[in-house]
Order: sequence, then structure tokens, then C-alpha cells
Amino acid sequence: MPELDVVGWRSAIQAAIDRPDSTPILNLKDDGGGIYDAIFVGGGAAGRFGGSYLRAMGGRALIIDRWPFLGGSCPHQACVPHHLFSEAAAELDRARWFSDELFFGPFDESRASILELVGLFRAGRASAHAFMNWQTQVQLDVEFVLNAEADIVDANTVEAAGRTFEARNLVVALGAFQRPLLIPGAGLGGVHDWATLVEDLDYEPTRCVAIGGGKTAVEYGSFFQATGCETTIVSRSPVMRTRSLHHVDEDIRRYVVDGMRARGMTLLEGASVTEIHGAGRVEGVTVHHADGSLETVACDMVLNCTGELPNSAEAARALALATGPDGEILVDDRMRTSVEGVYAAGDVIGAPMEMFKARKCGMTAARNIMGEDHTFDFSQYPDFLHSTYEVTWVGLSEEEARERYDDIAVIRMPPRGLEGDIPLPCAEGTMLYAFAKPELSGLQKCVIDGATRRVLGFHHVGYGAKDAFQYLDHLLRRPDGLTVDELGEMNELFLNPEHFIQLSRLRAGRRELVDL
Ligand code: FAD
Ligand code: COM
Repeated sequence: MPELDVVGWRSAIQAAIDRPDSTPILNLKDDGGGIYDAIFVGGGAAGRFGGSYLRAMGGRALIIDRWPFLGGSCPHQACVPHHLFSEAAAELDRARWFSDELFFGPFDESRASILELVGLFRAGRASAHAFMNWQTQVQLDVEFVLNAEADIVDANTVEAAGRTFEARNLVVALGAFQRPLLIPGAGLGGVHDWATLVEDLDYEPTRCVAIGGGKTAVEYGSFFQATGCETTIVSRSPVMRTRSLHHVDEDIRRYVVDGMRARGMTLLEGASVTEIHGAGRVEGVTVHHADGSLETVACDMVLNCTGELPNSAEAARALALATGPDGEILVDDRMRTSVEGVYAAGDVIGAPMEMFKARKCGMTAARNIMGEDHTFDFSQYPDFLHSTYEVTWVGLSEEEARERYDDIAVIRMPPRGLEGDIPLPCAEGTMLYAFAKPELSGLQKCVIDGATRRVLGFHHVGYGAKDAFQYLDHLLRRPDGLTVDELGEMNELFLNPEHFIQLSRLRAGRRELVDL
């Protein structure tokens, strides 16, 4: 395959997406002959970063993917549309709260369309795909076979595009798929998940039931509601208290969940959907409440947000890999599976299903394959979700900290007891809310161990703090951690989205820390 520019790649990818019988895309040296250091089976975040890192270390990597582009589910169906929709939701929400106030026009709900935003995404996504292919081919010099199913023959051999490729190592990076709904009516039209939503939506939903209480339910449910599609979330556990989310502070959770209700969403917690009704397309669901009562909720869309399952079955069968209860491929902290020379990376090894983990798993496999002894522990990490706020956290929640430590001090904005009385936090990203609708200005919290003066956790509801949390995570996890004194010594760029630096400084002079 000759080198293409991004425009060339965009046309090639779009043509391949539009024509199911299109031919494989081969970007090979020596026609794919010889022995690769590793074949990455799956070219999503895990495979692309793994393959690129291995190549950067001087190795020979081949990435194989069934889609005509690299980057996997993130740019095609998952993170990228999620961010487009969540950003639209935040804008819509602001326009609703300020309808016909200040410089805002009257909010016109008829112009807020899920279908239009899905269409906008579908029409634009090939640009990101084109960039991934161009970068991987031209800048990163990695070989790949795209638009071709990979067939794993054994631990050293993969067939794809009618050819056989040989490698010293395999890295299985096949991602995950939506856990299916196993209830009557699940096959009806209008029952969607995050992937089918962007692929197949062809009508404007007006009432949605989202099943699940984790990120996808909160994010997509909030987006739908913001467009005017009345949304009910049905969740067995309290919303944001699912197994997939750790270290969620209860204060923060309440603020977010109360905000969702204030925006008109219905949250049915301790409840499950037992049946979906409709003739052709969904017309309603039966909700089974915790007290045993049944309720019918009318809707024209159901969104399955019950989590993903690792896409491991074929690889596990072909290679006799050890797997866990959800089919996740079992690996050690070097991403080695139970079979010599076979590694696994990303969503296919189970939770947490997050980009940082997928990419760093790929990198970890690459480093070990290239002879480094490198481990990756992803048990602790910063996290976020979008309600129509950006909700970000790292480290321990206040409750977790109080369980583990005797002397906890909390810096909170607004201070406990002042909620609603005063426009705080007065922070970048929520200034209009602070001045016009103070109760919408967000919530910030920093949890400190008084004995060591180390910060144990940061929690934030607002806009614009997510970047800082990437670096705060690093600082917290250093062997010596981050003390309130060090935080108070940092240079803030006032007025900032999170006020942790200046607030710490107000307390750092005290020998014995107390709440602020
Ligand atoms: P994938 O990217 O899924 O890659 C697997 C690849 O394997 C695919 O390209 C697929 O085509 C290929 N493949 C599968 N079978 C075959 C086969 N037989 N032959 C050849 N190729 C095959 N994470 C974040 O960090 N931030 C977010 O904001 C975020 N938002 C998300 C929103 C949603 C709705 C969802 C569902 C997930 C989100 N995630 C987010 C998680 C993130 O998308 C995943 O963790 C990440 O994409 C996993 O990368 P991966 O490489 O493991 O899998
Ligand atoms: C990002 C995809 S959307 S990848 O992780 O850069 O491959």
C-alpha cells in the first residue's frame, strides 16, 4: 500500500465502510514475510499503542483489525461520540437554564435532536480514523492489515486477508462488546446500546429508558434528557454506585444525582427491567421495583447500559487461554496470559475498561516482548463521567478515608452548611451559574489525612478540571504522596476550575488540620 495522506485515507476508509465486500487494506514490508516480534490481534487503543511502542523500541510489529481503520471502538462508537454527546448536553443544559435570560435566546427544544447529533458524528468520524491510519503508517512506521478478520491459528500464527503471518509473540487486543439484555422483547426495534445507537438510529426518540446505573446510563441518559427526550434510568444499584465505579464520594454522588432529577430525569433505583413491550418497535418496559411492585413505563427507546463483556471467546478457544467468570483473559502484571508467548491487553482482559488501561496494557506487553521487565498496576486510577457536568475524582472518597484513618480533614467548596446560600464554588467553567443560579455552581472536595498531612482524595463537579486530575493522580501516587503543604506551595492560575491550591494554602499554616 502506498503512503496516503489523510484525505486519501478518509476516502479509502469511507469506501470500505460503505462497501461490505471491500478488499483488505495491506500496509506491509517484505510483503508480510518473515517473523514479526509480535502480532497485535485487534487495532484499538491497546493494539495500536502496543504495536507503535514495540516498533518505537526497534521491533517489528503487525496489527490486524477487521475494521478499515486503526483506533478501534473509541473513535468509532465509544469515547469520541460520548464526548460529542456530553458536550452537546452541557451546552443544551446551559441554554435551557438560561432560556431567554441574559444574552440567551428562548430555548427551542425542536432544534435539539439526538438523531441530528448522531448523524453529525457518523458523518465526521472517518476524519479521526483517517488520522489514526496516517499517523500509524507514516509517522509510526507500523505494518498493518485492516478490513480483515484475524483468525488465530496458534501462538505464533495468524491468518488474515487470505495470508498467513508468523510472529514470536501474539498480543490479543480484541476489545469488548455490550453485554446482551436477556429479557423478553430485547430484540425489538428501538432497543439500542452505545454501538447500535451510532450505527443504526433512524428516528427521533422522545422517551427513553436507560437500563444500568454506571457511566453509560448517566452520560447517555443525561444527553437524551438535555435534548428533550424524557429519560428514565432503571438501575439495580443506586446510580453511580455500580461495581464498575470505585471511590465515588457520596456527597458528590448526591449532588450529581439530585441535579439529574432537577433536570427532569426519573431515576428508579433498586429496580430492574423485566420485559420490553412493543410491536416491531419498543413501546414500553415493565419495571420490577425493590418492593416487588411492577410498573409499566412507556418509551420509544431502550438503551442497554449494563456494561461490556470481553471479546475473548475465539482467541481463548484457539489458544486454550485461561479466562475469568466474565470471559476476561487472565493476565499477570506483565500482560502475559496462561500461554507462553501470548499476551493480552485492553478491554479483553476485563475491568476497568478505560483508555489509559488499554493503551498502557499494550505498551506493557510491547516492553516485555522487547526484553524489558515492566509491570503495570491499574488497580488505582483517576476517573470521570459526564452528567451534564464533568465529574472527576481520584483517590479515596471521604467515607473511605474516614474508615481507614482517624484524623481526616476535608476542604470543601461550598463549605458544609453553606450549600445553596452563597454562589460557591465561584470557579472557572461555572461562573455564569455562580452568579445567576448559585445552586448549579458545582462541588469540590479535597480529603486529607491530618496525621501525615497527605491528600487522600480529590473530587470535583464542574467543568475543566479533568486535565488537572491526570497530574493530581500522579502526584498522589508518588511514594511520598502529596501533602497539603506542597499543594499550598504550588502556583495557581487564578481563577481556576478547581480551588484546591489556594484553599490548601489557607489551612497549611495550621499544625493541626481542621475542615475548611
Ligand atoms: P477496542 O478499541 O474495542 O479494539 C478492539 C479491536 O479488535 C477493534 O478495533 C475490533 O475491530 C478488533 N477486532 C475484534 N474482533 C476482531 C477479529 N476477529 N479480527 C480482527 N479484528 C478484530 N474510556 C475512556 O478512557 N474514556 C472515555 O470517555 C470512554 N468512553 C466510553 C464510552 C462508551 C460508550 C464505551 C462503551 C466505552 C468508553 N470508554 C472510555 C472505554 C474505551 O472505549 C475502551 O476501554 C477502549 O476503547 C478499549 O480499547 P481496546 O483496544 O481494548 O478495544
Ligand atoms: C483514540 C484511539 S480515539 S487510539 O487510542 O489513539 O488508538
